[in-house]
Amino acid sequence: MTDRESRAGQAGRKRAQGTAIPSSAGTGSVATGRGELEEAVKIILVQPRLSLRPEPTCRGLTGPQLTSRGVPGAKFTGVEEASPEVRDASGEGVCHASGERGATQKYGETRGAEPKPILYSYFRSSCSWRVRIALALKSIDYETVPVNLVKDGGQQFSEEFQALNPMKQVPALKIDGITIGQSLAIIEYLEETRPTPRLLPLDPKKRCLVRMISDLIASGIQPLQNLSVLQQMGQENRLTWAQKVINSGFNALEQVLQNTAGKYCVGDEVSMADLCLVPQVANAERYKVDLTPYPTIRHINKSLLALEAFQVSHPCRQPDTPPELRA
Ligand SMILES: N[C@@H](CCC(=O)N[C@@H](CS)C(=O)NCC(=O)O)C(=O)O
Repeated sequence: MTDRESRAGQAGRKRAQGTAIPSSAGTGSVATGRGELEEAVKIILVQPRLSLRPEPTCRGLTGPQLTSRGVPGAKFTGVEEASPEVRDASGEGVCHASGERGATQKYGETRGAEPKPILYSYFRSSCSWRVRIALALKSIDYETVPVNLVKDGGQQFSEEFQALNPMKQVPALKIDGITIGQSLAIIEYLEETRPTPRLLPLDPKKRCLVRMISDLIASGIQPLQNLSVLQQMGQENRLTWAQKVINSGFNALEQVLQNTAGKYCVGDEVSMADLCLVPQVANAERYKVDLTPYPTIRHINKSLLALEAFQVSHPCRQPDTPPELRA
């Protein structure tokens, strides 16, 4: 990561669906505001001063394939970040930025017509996929701004993106005048502001189980096989390391799910836990983890992949999915 840090700022500007990370994304200042909530979240809330406008002339990124809703039905083996085998082949769609300056919005402020939410996402990112599923399930229309995690040394290290998410990770969602990092925080915000369909059960025990499973994956597995960690492992150890941590996590997850699952992770309703499960299984497949010892995980994954929201949000049909990985 450190060598990549040094390349921060090299990232090109990019667009999808006619939306760009502008050349100077606002002040980069962290929101300061009134009240406890603003104070509590000030680290993650950034108020860029730019309103992003559609730019229909982006090379390679125009046309109906750029809708944030894909076409259901295709199969995909699942990849995330820099695959051991599949090197990044995207990188089209880099355009000159032309963001328009506008007024800074403060957290909690409402403006007349709310702009479409903007998801900063990478097609291979499992954490981005979690959020894409939530947006699809809740029928929230949004625009995608791709952040290529490997191109240009990683566009997440660009100044523009760091102003949006100081963690230099995707996803980030710009919505309702705030920018939120951390996929689970995003999903919980969507749940609280757009509660239908419910992703957290009303029953406190079930709700707790959903959060427990979500955390097991989002804190206990994914961070250990994230791109930056794998880069530290060195090329020759990557696969073994990824398999080891995923197997270790899946052993626990399988045991948990045997007690909580119905059709899905917790009972028969799709929940936040399911949004974490499917992308993590895709990671496991990508790293050639033998899933035979995990029948419950496999069964739930299969049921979920049959649902439209999981299909349209799939890495194989995102605006930044390279042509050879599209399905
Ligand atoms: N806890 C964060 C994790 C985000 C994360 O790890 N994102 C990955 C992609 S799935 C990333 O941006 N990696 C960039 C890097 O490692 O440099 C979340 O849930 O959003």
